[in-house]
Amino acid sequence: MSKTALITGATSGIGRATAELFAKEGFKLILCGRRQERLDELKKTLGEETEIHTLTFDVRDREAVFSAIEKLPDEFSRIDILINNAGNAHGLDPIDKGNPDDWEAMLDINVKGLLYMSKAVLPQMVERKSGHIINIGSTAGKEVYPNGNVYCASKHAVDAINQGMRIDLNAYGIRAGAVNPGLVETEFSDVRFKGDKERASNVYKGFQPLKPQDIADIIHFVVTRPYHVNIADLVVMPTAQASSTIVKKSS
Ligand code: NDP
Ligand code: 8X3
Repeated sequence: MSKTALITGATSGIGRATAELFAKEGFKLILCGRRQERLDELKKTLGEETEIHTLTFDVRDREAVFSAIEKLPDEFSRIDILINNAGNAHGLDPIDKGNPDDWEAMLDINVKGLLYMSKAVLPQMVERKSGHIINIGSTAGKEVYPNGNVYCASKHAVDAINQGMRIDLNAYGIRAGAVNPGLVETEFSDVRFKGDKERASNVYKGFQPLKPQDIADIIHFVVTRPYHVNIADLVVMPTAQASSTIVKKSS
């Protein structure tokens, strides 16, 4: 029987690449995001390879999260793998100049959204004493960089929640682990810089960043390990990157 994976943030970047790979590998998929037209397109294209169900909601909306999971049709109601990927940075400002709306967006989406999703899916995993949660953290959850303040705080929170999940879910045999990427070229910087395409593309100039498919490959590796193997915490950077602030660029 093929496993069912739920991917948040499947409409773009890492989540989308993971959906594409998982569809090819025959997983049943529940794909989530806010952009309906992208979900419709994914259902159409990936639906040729596997069974797809789409859910449109904002992870910040607690009621919408719980209702979406409660109302899943029978054939998608068993979730074997939860990939908590939805998230973004909003702004890159020193702490004294930061916009509180940006802070709230990052904490609400990256931290509280991840918690709501997990809380909605966990009861069935606990009951079955099986399941696998992959939390997409970041190198920003391992170190703090200039002007990264609240985004880094949100990803440090993901790191802590991932550790907490591993401890608290150990008794049920549920696997929990984090994948923490460095610089991946996605829509991440477009969102961070609020549509300033030039500023966004400059982030990835002069070196080879990771591709979303690189992270999808790793997530696929993580979920296909035998049951006794839990990849607890994995950090991956482009070869050109040594830390959040040290990136070897061609001149
Ligand atoms: P993208 O901007 O390309 O994708 C973000 C995804 O999250 C989209 O599918 C978006 O869907 C979804 N999303 C954002 N806000 C919400 C919301 N409020 N409710 C529901 N879904 C939401 O970025 P990435 O693929 O790069 O980011 C994926 C994850 O990887 C994030 O958690 C990010 O922090 C993390 N990450 C990214 C790195 C990078 O360098 N790119 C490095 C390290 C970690 P929609 O807009 O349709 O709702
Ligand atoms: C995304 C990577 O370095 O832009 O989490 O924060 S970084």
